[in-house]
Amino acid sequence: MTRVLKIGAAQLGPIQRDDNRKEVVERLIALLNKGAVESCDLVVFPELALTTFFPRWWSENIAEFDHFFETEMPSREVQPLFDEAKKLSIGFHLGYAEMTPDGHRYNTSILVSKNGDVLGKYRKVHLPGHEEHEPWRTFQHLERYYFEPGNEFKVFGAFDGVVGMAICNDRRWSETYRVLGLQGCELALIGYNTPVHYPPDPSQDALAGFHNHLVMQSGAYQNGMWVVGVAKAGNEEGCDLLGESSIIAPSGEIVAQCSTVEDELVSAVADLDMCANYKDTLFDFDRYRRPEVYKAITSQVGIEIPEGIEAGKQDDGHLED
Ligand code: CDT
Repeated sequence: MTRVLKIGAAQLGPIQRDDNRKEVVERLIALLNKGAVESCDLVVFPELALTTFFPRWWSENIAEFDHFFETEMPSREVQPLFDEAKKLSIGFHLGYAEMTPDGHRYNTSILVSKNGDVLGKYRKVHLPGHEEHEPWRTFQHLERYYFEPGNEFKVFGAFDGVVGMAICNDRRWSETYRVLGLQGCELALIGYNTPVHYPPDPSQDALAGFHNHLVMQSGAYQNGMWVVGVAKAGNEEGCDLLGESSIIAPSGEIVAQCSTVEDELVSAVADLDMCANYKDTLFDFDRYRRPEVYKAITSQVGIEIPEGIEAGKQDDGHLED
């Protein structure tokens, strides 16, 4: 059996605050059709692909932004996307803001099969930014106010492989890939909305593109998996969002990359069997991992410098065994 998939990374340009769902879904459908022209099996849309990135605004009344959330999936407005995908026999990944029937809010993504069934759902684990209004910022990043965190990284049997999902800031954490990798993940789908300007430390702005690829390429290589990272890009309500959506092989190499900050689809053939080249050799977890040495990773959250060590104050005595 060959396990070769044609994957489309469907980058979106900006979605402004007043753009309605119907217009946005039409854009998604247009990208899906580009995917069909390129014979894609799977098209990957970004994080919060149906709305503007609304956590950039503070509202005292959280419910004021409830219209940015989906209370069902597919909703009436999103149903045409499901219908078109089924007609074209293309699976897809979609990020959106989810409101549960009992009023919980999540930053969510779903994986949909070629016949329109929702195969899996993921709720963002690592919520970046802040909980409270910080007026000194030129724009807010209030994901920790508008969303609750999800509590697990799961994989799903889909597209003849083992598929996982993560969302935006998750991609910066090596734990994300490793927890997926430990479940045999062969393809990680990651949508993002990444402002190029980082108010707490603007020295990172010039490195936004470098860091984006650095983390995803390392995650792919160190776990022997394909990674598809897809942006909502461009100038959204005055805030520049990074593009550079890419498809990354288990070797860590970028095999396709968007060149604009607009709606754009790039595609690549992904051989899922290539994962074994890395999973069975250099990153043979069974053979080489040493979990007994890694206990701090799950027992600790923050840094704990061992007693007797003070940064900048070591004496350079010789090391004893
Ligand atoms: N959407 C999202 O998670 N964006 C973050 C911005 C970090 S700055 C608060 C990211 O990691 O790209």
